[in-house]
Amino acid sequence: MRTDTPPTIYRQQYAAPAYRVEQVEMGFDLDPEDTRVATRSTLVRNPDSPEGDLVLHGHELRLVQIRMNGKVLSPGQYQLDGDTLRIAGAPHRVTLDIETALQPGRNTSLMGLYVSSGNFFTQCEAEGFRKITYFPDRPDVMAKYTVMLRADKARYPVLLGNGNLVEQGDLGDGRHYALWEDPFKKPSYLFALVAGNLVCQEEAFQLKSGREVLLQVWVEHGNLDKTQHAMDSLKNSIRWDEERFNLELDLDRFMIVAVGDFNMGAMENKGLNIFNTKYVLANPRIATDIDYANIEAVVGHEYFHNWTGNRVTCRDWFQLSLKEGLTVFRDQEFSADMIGSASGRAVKRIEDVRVLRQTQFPEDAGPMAHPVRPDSYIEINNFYTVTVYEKGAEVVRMYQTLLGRDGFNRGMALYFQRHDGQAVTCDDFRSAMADANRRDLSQFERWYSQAGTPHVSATGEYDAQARTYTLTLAQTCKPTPGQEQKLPFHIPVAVGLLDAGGHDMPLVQTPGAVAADAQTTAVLELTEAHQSFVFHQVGEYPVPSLLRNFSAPVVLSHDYTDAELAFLMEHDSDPFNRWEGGQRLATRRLLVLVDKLLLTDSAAQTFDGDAADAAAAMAASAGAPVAEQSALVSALRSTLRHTGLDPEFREVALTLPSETMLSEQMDVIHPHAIHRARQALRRVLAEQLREDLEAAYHDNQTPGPYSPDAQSAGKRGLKNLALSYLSELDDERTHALIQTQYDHAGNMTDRMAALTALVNSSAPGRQASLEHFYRDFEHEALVIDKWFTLQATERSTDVAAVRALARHPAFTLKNPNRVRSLVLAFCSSNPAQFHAADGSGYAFWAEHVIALNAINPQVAARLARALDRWRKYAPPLREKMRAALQRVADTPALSGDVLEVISKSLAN
Ligand code: B3K
Ligand code: ZN
Repeated sequence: MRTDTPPTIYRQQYAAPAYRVEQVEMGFDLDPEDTRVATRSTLVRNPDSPEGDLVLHGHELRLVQIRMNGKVLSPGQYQLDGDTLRIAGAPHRVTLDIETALQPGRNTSLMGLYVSSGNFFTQCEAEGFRKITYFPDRPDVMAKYTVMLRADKARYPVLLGNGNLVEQGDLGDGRHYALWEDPFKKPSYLFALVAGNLVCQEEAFQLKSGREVLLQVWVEHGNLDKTQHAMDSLKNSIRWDEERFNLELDLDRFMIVAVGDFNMGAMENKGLNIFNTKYVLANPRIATDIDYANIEAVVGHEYFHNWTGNRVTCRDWFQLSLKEGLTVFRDQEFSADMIGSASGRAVKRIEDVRVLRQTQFPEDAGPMAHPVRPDSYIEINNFYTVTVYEKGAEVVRMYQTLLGRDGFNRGMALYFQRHDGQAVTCDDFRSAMADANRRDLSQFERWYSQAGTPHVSATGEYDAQARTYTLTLAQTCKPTPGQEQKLPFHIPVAVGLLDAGGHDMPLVQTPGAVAADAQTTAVLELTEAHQSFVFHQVGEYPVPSLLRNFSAPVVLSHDYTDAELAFLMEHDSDPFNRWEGGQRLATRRLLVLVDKLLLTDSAAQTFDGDAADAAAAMAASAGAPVAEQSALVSALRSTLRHTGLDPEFREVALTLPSETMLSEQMDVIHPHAIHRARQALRRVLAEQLREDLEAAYHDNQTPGPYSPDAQSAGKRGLKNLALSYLSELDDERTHALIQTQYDHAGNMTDRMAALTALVNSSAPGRQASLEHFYRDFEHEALVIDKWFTLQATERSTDVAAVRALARHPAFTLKNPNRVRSLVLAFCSSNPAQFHAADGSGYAFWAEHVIALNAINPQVAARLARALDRWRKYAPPLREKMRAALQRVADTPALSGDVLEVISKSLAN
């Protein structure tokens, strides 16, 4: 905590370290109240930086002693200024012995060394190592580590570190030790230790090369029945990286450890990945299909970091996307390959794009907008963002789209050949891609340096005489904080042309564009602000299928007619654009409904949460709503009936754009009108499609033992979507259907879907089922999180109800999962209630940001971002949001984390 304004760090100010570290030896005497850490580092002056003091970082540490080349340094021989310890005039070669004292039992920030459920864990990325000892805590200082752990044997029988276990034994006084050695050089942010009373599932696994490795998944007692899926996911990840990128596990032992108190998803520490329990523990009783898929993705993600992040790391934190964007891309491809089927892959792509549009596009348009490679930050933890991760992954995907899969693999191979063991930049990655393919990718650099989502507008002109179709693409990008003017991006736009029968036309187009997919999809390279592409031998007026498979992270507009959208929805060979056609159509209808609702004066200002009211309001102001929706209804009906389409595809096609998606389409956000319009349309669909929904419900049952495979999950997904629509009818027949599913559910996916439907209805069993669910899962923290989230996001949960939940004995601000499950879920996923007209939602938000700031600044800063888009809201709400932001800003002792978010929000 600080009261002064923390400094801004700039990318351009990067300077190489004055000293490199060759070797680190650490000894830990672990105790929750008084842990002692003795660190011996061997440092050598960096020849690239002959001037400069020896600089170490430390944060909230008690320095017991520091010795340089054997001699104790007195406070006059070094300068301690805030987090920086500086030794001037140090010799060329230095051995530093530093002893620090910590109180991990009191560490609620969950950075550095901390205690969770009585066990010790660490989290060092980005700058947590400096909470353990004084050290040049920056990613371009890579060293080899040997670590001795000592602790009470009865309380902490398991002692884990990075790399290989060299030795272990008793110390004779009830304590024991373990000595770990990591054979690879690593930056300090990859350091980890775990000590506690844990158990593991383990397995010997043979690599493609024949070498055998030991795989372990460590959990608390009582959880060994929930580790199989994580273990399977780990084995699949290892195989996949061997096959797709020829990258082998470089250690003899690879460990995953689950911890219940964790700031994010998981952490890729070398050989000792530490995971939020949410991304490890699964069995059919406690985990949903989505949990299973997330676990596979996160296990893959952390494993893939072993090469993209650990072997080749970042020179400085501005380069974070070098490892994160690339590794997200790799985990997305891994998950897609694990699904296999074409439609399953498309659904995975759709889900990833949905996340991007729903979270990253708003970030790119808001006060925290920053380039994939940011130029400055106050607190680096605030930059583990969807821009760095998800947009970063899209940027990596564009290389593959431009260079082809083989070209991309060549670039990857050259990247590792050049940089293994180094700390490098995003430019180094781009150069490897360019050089391996002899391509000029200099303009592509703008994807790293310019923030904001480019808008591409497309216009087509057909010349029947010349048999040409000219597609003109124009790109623009709005200003973002600190970047008024944008230069044109290098945008791959994948395009196909459909004939009147809905078939792909063979493409003959201007030279310069790459043709892919058997000549029916062309990847046009848009590099100018305005550019035309001519397709030849086009026999009839085509319907263009634009930005196939979402080939670039842009907003694409084209003045499609409703009929053309329905046509694409039915015929496009590109499944992504089939889905997109339906989404565009639904968005149009919904925005018209919102406008109509806004015309009825009550809708804009009050909210009473009743979709029937909204339907009535629409009827009063705009004639019969049902008739207006008939084109959409019949398009959705034929999708639902189209059994040739896989269930998972039908599910995403029938899901309406979310309220957040719709908000982003509007110049001024009216959250209540949006909510009511969407609810009204859901109800119209439920009424109109009732029989088809019931049929889909019955046709997609998955009897027999639970399996999380994509096909079964797809069926459950469609079945439960049908249930969710039917629940809008809120009649006895559907109440009975839902209650039966709840009572007989054989897995958490079905149970949760039924409970959600019940809670959102007026079914008599609603309250009893909620209570029954709680009792059933009282001792499963991850399920209780779901129970909180379900209520936090339920449409009748108002601010008073969420406050009551926050007083529930199972609620605590100390556990990040619990905070996210209730407070963050309410503030970011229940817009109609959060934006209560009286501003009470914002007061709830401010209180929690302030309370969390004192406990865990990272979690507080994440919550602080829920008001990012305040300027876009209708004036009465906007003013109340600003006041709430100001209230937080005026709070004394704000952490740098929260201060950065709040001050940028107020300034931009
Ligand atoms: N690299 C970590 C994230 C660390 C976040 C620090 N605030 C997890 C991941 O992306 O794999
Ligand atoms: Zn990552």
